[in-house]
Amino acid sequence: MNVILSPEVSSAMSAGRPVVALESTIIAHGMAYPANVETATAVEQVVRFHGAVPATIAVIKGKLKAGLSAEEIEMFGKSGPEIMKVSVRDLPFVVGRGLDGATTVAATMRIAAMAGIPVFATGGMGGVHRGAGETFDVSADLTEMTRSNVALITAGAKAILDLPLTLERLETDGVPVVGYRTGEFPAFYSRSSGLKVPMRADSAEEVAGIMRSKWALGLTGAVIVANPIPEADEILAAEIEPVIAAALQKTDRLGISGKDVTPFLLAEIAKTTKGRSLQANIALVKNNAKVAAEIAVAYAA
Ligand code: PSU
Ligand code: MN
Repeated sequence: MNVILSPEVSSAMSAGRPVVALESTIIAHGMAYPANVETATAVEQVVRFHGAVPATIAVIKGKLKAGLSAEEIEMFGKSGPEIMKVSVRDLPFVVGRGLDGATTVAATMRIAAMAGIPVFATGGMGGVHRGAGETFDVSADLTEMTRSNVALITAGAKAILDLPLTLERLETDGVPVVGYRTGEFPAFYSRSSGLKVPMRADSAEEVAGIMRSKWALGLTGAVIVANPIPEADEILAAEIEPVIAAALQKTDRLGISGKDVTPFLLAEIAKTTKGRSLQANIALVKNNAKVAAEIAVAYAA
C-alpha cells in the first residue's frame, strides 16, 4: 500500500533531502489541546530550522499519510482522544473502515519505513510496563523495533515503565541502543536512570554510520538513539518517582489497562505536577527533533 506524501515531503524525498518522521499519538493522546497543537507545530519548525523536512505521520480517512497540513494537525489536536490511538495491530481496522487514526511509535515506524523515511523523532518510546510479569503489558513499540529499518530518537523510555526490563528485552531482540552524548539510558523526565547504555555516539555522523552499518549488515530493525532531556528542563527522579508511583496505583484502582494506560499516566502526572511534566515533555520532544534533523542531514550526505 502506498503512503501518501505531502508535496513538501514528496519533493524532499525525490531530491534525496533529509526528512524526519513524527508521530501523531502524542498529538491526540499524549497532551491536551491546545498545548498538543502548539507543540506539534513547534516541533515541525525545529526540524526545518535544523535543515530537514518534517513528516508528521497519521492515518486520515483510511489513508496512510506522511506530512500533515496545519488544518490536519489542528483537527487531530482538537479531536484528541476521540481519534483512535493506532498501533500496528489497529492499522488493518482503520484502513479497512476508512477511519482516522493517531499513530503510535510502532505504527509510525512502520509507515515511515514503508515511505522510505529512515529517521523518526518521538518523545519517549513505549516499553515494558512495571508489573508486566502479571499484566503482560509490553508496548508493541518494542516488537516494531525488530521490523522497521528506522532510527528512533527518544528521551530514553518513559519513566512510568520498567527501564531495566525494557533494556533487557531490547538486548534479546538485537536492537542497538545508542546513548547520544551520554553513557546512561535517560529516564524521559530525568537525564539519569543509573542504567548504562551498551554504546554511545557523540555526533550525528557517528549515528548515521551506525545506521548505515546495521542495514548494510542485513540486520533488520531500528537503531534507538537515546537522547537525554536538556538539563534546564529535567525533573529529578527523586521528585517525579512518587508522582509516578501514585499515578500507577490509580490505574490499578480504576482498572485501567491496555492502550489506555500510557495516556492516562501522562495526563495524571501532568495534573499532579501542575503542568511541570508537560513542560519537560515539550522540551524533550523539541530536543529530540533537533537531534533527529541533524542525524537526517548526516545520513542524507
Ligand atoms: N511519548 C510521549 N508521549 C506519548 C507517547 C510517547 O512523549 O504520548 C505515545 C507514543 O505514541 C508511544 C505510545 O508509541 O505512547 C506508547 O503507548 P503504549 O504504551 O500503549 O504502547
Ligand atoms: Mn500497553
